[in-house]
Amino acid sequence: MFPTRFVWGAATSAYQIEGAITADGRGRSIWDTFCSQDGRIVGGDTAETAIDHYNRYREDVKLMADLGLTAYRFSVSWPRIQPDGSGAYNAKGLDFYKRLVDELLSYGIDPWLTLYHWDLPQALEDAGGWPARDTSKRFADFAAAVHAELGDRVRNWSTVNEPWCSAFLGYASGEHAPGRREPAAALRAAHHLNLAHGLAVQAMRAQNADSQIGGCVNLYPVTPATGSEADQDAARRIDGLQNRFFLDALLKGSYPEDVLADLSHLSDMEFIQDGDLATIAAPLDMLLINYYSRFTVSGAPGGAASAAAAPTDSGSPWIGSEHVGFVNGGRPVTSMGWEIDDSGLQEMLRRIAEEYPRIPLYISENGAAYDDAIGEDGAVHDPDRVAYIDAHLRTCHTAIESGIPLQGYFAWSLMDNFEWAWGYGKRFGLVYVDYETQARTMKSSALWYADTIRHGGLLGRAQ
Ligand code: IFM
Repeated sequence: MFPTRFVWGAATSAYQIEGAITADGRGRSIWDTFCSQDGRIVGGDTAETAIDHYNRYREDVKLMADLGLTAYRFSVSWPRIQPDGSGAYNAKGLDFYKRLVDELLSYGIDPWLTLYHWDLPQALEDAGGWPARDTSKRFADFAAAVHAELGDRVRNWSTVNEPWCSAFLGYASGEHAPGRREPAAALRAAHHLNLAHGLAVQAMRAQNADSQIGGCVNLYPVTPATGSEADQDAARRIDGLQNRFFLDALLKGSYPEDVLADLSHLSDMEFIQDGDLATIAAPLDMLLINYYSRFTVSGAPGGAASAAAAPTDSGSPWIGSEHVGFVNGGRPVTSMGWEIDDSGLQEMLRRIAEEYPRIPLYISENGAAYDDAIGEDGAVHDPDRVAYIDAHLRTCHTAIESGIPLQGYFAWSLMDNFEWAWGYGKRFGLVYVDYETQARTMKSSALWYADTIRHGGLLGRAQ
């Protein structure tokens, strides 16, 4: 059994589900541009319609209520609310989120709002994107405006979802929008995403609301393939860039010296200005952790270049450590090719609780893609996903029992959706979506999750 106040949630993001990319005055985002370019997205998929959540949000909230979710984590689309990323706000865009939040509240579902899940207004990219310092300030203004409008009905806020992805997949490997391959720019982007987080926290706190505000990071434990010096160095490097660069900045107000040294050939770090790290480390009410897998790495030359092979032609996101190889750790994988390892979640939670003590923790994303299909009986049977979530929830339970302040869990994702460069080929949902008809069908994992929530804990171990 989980604590009575444990938060049982599911998560989505605006660009992956909303569609309606030209409706009601929405501006263009970097992902609209990226999707329109040849070879960027598997199969040439786009998110023009996505799963039409913009029009079907009532039906979707009803599904959440049927699941018994106590919380729903979603993101707002910056270009829907502020089409050019600066200047005028779009009342119709804001109204959509007010309607969504009111619908959630009418069912007693707690809205958890993420301010940025990767859909930068194209106008800001044209002005330099995240490598430009001004983008952080634009984001703080945007955060303040959204908070002023929705702070009366949304209590839980997070700033930037997975800044590692925006910085390094967007500007180093180029497998995400805006598709740039400029390692030095990616490093600036990473700092400015952290700064954007800190400035946004300040801006929201200045409004004196009773909001709970957190940052959201995607963490991976990193294991050296062998005890060799080269492999251990590879693990230090990848852990530094993936985990410590963000955790230390947000929670300690510093960047790890070894990571800065690894990157010193790229930059003199002049973009880190006095006072930035104090801003970035503004006190938080919670840390949101997205966890999917573990990395096993090798420093031997000639290793594979990417952690999970990118779907399209791309460079390496591991700036300064491009030589590191990602090795098969021998565990079963999901359809993304990601190794399943709930012990990695346990390890990460323990480490955070020890190294960054006292901050309340939430698993804000966790889940798995599988090749789901509607069966002859009209149902979608996804026992592998049930087993995945069951195992990770058991790990959460163990963590709580050992005194780690873990307070909630959000399954990724509520519904199948647009999986970025992978298009619609990867299904993460608890709810199956027929992309032709937009019909929603609860998978067996959704029914199982509903039972778990109703019971307040895990029944028998899932097979
Ligand atoms: O779909 C993504 C989400 O947008 C961010 N975290 C990882 C998920 C699965 O790749």
